[in-house]
Amino acid sequence: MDSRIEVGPGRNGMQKLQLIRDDRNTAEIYLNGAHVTSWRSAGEEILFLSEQSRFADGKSIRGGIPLVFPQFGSGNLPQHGFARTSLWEIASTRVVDSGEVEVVLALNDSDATREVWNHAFSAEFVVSLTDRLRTELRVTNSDTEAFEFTAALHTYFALSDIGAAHIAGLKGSKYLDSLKEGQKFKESGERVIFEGEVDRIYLSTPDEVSVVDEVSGRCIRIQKSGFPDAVVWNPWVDKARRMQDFGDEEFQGMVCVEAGAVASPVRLEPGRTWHGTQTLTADHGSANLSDAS
Ligand code: TA6
Repeated sequence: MDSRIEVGPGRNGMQKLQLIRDDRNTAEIYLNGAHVTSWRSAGEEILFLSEQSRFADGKSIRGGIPLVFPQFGSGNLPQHGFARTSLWEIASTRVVDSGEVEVVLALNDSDATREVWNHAFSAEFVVSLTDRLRTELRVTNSDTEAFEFTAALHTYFALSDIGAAHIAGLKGSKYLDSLKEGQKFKESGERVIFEGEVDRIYLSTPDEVSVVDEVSGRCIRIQKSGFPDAVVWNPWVDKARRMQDFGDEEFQGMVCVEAGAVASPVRLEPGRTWHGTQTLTADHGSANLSDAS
């Protein structure tokens, strides 16, 4: 099968790009939010997408990789900023014979963005599919004054069972616990496991962490640069029930690990460009489950 990119209507007629490397390695991106909603690696769907997700213009999609910019969390802007609810444009596409399929999406400031965030900027989101999924957010300050922002790739990973899964690579990292008024703790475990709601901002973590599905043995390696922090979240029972676009039991089949510049804002001088990159690699069934690492 030839590698290619297809553009056309997706859910509810919303414009969607399909990146097809071959029939077992594909990705899907909606122009609404430059939102990656699917990544299939060796025929397996790696990302979680809620069955109750709204696919409506100007609404965030629950699952996949929500693009958080220029604000992580709550604040002066809508929760997680306007990037994930804005309509992005296709800046360029590229298909390389070696089997790389890439698209660059673009978002610039507008009357609507300046109304809530009065800065001139241009953002690009690069999605590159090989046997990995590489995503890169680029932000350029096209204003005359410096500005600050926080950002994250709010990635939802599909799991067989949250009760038989863990995050590896965070031992020794400090974190802010959003469920305990942002108090700071130090991660002492080789593995972060889930026995209730978890909502933590791990600070200046190693640039590689892994999501391990102990049922399937699948291990997803997250390699990040430009994003010092990693947010780890599972809503668990009560919060899942409160979320309108999320099934009551869906918390059992997902975890968010979010490469982010969250704890400290990025300060960007006029004319400068910031880059944040996340590369996902799926090792199917290779996780050494006995290994404590
Ligand atoms: O993942 C961290 C977090 O800030 C959680 O506190 C939770 O609110 C989650 O993001 C989802 O936010 P959303 O606005 O997409 O419902």
